Amino acid sequence: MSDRITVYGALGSGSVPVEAALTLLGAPYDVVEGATWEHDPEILARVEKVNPLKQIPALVLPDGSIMTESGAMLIWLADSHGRLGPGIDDPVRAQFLRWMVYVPAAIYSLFWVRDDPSRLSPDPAAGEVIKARTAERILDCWRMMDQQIEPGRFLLGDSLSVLDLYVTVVSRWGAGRRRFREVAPKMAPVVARVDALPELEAFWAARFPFEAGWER
Ligand SMILES: N[C@@H](CCC(=O)N[C@@H](CS)C(=O)NCC(=O)O)C(=O)O
Repeated sequence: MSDRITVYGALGSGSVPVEAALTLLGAPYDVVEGATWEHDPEILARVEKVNPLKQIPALVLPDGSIMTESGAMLIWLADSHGRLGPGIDDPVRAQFLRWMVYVPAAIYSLFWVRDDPSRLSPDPAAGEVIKARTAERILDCWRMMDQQIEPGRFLLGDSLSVLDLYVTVVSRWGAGRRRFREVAPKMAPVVARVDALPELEAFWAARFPFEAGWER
């Protein structure tokens, strides 16, 4: 049996923190491109085979089983490698789990409607309102997280964890990193540090490049 993981993912998407974790862990993986939001029937059919919600990331694990949910993937990768996250008895474990669930529950889930507001209303004017209000809600969620976290070099202290990878990627979506910096002044230097990690330089260039205007 191969020990490789197959990642259904796409540039700049929710698969990127998972791919970053696999890269740092040195775990072998292959990417199947699956930019679901492009509405390409071939891509959608491909992704639907592994995730009936037609969402990425989705993993096919070495035993053939399927895993969805980016937060769960990141926690599982950290736990199964004993790296990139606090162990079960670590005093910061509770906060780790708290924020690893908060990011997808409070923030990432809003992108289901932001990516296509007609999912909630066919009225284009209502769509604009939905976009603006969800952008504000996302910024509020980052602000509330920032007020309740005491980062060191990284979000949970001085060790890099999958939470850092998660927040670094998700904070580039929506209103973008410039607004994130304003509402999350304690987390901002941490994500800048993760952007600049030498061990991820080639990875970011390939999977979420810092192109002109990337901070918006
Ligand atoms: N709860 C899922 C959300 C995944 C998700 O929303 N993925 C986006 C791409 S970043 C997607 O595939 N969207 C297409 C859609 O929802 O139709 C997770 O955390 O992995």
